Amino acid sequence: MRARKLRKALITGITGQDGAYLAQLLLGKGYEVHGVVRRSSHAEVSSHRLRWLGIENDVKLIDGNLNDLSCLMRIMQTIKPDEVYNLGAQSFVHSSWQQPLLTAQVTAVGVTNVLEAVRIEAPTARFYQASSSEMFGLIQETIQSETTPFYPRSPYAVAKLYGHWITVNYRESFGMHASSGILFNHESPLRGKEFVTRKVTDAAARIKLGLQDELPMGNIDAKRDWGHAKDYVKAMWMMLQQDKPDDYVVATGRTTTVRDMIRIAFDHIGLNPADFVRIDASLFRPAEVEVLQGNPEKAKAKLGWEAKITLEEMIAEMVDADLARLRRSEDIDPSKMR
Ligand code: NDP
Ligand code: GDR
Repeated sequence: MRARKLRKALITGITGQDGAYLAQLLLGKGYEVHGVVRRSSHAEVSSHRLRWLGIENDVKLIDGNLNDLSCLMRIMQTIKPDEVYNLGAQSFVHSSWQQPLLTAQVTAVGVTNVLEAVRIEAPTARFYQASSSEMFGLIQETIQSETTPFYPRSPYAVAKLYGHWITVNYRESFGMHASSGILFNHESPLRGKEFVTRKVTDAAARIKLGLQDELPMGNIDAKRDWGHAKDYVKAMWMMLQQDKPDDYVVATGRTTTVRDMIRIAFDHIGLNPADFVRIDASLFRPAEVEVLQGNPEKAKAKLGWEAKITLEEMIAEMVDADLARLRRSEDIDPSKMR
């Protein structure tokens, strides 16, 4: 019997939240998984998520940067991947006002670099671009779908819009199997602490353990359509298994205020958020995306994808993970626990 050829996947941003979960999913499907990692003087810090999932030794990491076309071309030439997932980005919206040019270089032009490297060195590879619901920004329709006009509201969202359209353009210009997933916010215990859900679950756990007394917050009236990263990486893979490339909104269809998300986290530890939350004007953004709510009907109809994990289940999982992490790493004084 002839052995089946291992399918090879290349992930940029493999050290991020989605990269780690996607690598886990693809390993489970029998892929050989390669990941582009930007060089750091603390290699063990950048691979902490892969370690958390217990897959650090199962993936093949290769040094590279989205801003270096020559290195991306060498990577494509060496690996000849069957599927390329471009998840690397400067992904924190708030930072994009402080670092607008870097955000453009990585989050926008970086996409063209990867597309060029694929086009020239691995032209049969299927390509996934991590687009974002932030592109809807100042929403033009109450519920956003693939046909809703975009109106980006941050340097990050402008950069993502470029990445989205260059992906569409390479598909139309060169016939590439290039798909763009317009993903709404998705979170997990591996979410960076700068993002609002993880900031809140970490703070709730710290407050419970007597390690923190208050929670400074920005605009808690903002509304987001939050899902779980583990569900969302499945949609990425499903897009690349389709005969034809296309663009898909990936969302739960439910929107919740930051205020209510905080309440869900604090309910889980039996405390009242009003006793701890303090509004801090410095955490407001120069321009805000007030509300997002996605319509995942196309993903459901064409991919058979649906979000499975609810916001309540996810926030509970995140708070519990933060409590466990803190109990392992901090010196807890039982008399201060709430
Ligand atoms: P993270 O911020 O957790 O991960 C970003 C990844 O990009 C990290 O691995 C980071 O490396 C890497 N990276 C940053 N700059 C470069 C660079 N110059 N060269 C190579 N790699 C780089 O993001 P998420 O996992 O949450 O998101 C994945 C992608 O999906 C991003 O593109 C994001 O913009 C997009 N997205 C995310 C959504 C979400 O809700 N999570 C929703 C919609 C879109 P390092 O570890 O060294 O920092
Ligand atoms: P977002 O996520 O900007 O939607 O981008 P974030 O969690 O940072 O903010 C969500 C909303 O919460 C409000 N907010 C706060 N946000 C943070 N980070 N910290 C606070 O203290 C705070 N207080 C209120 C924000 O103003 C905002 O309205 C995420 C990223 O993952 C992007 O890369 C991705 O493209 C989009 O989701 C979809």
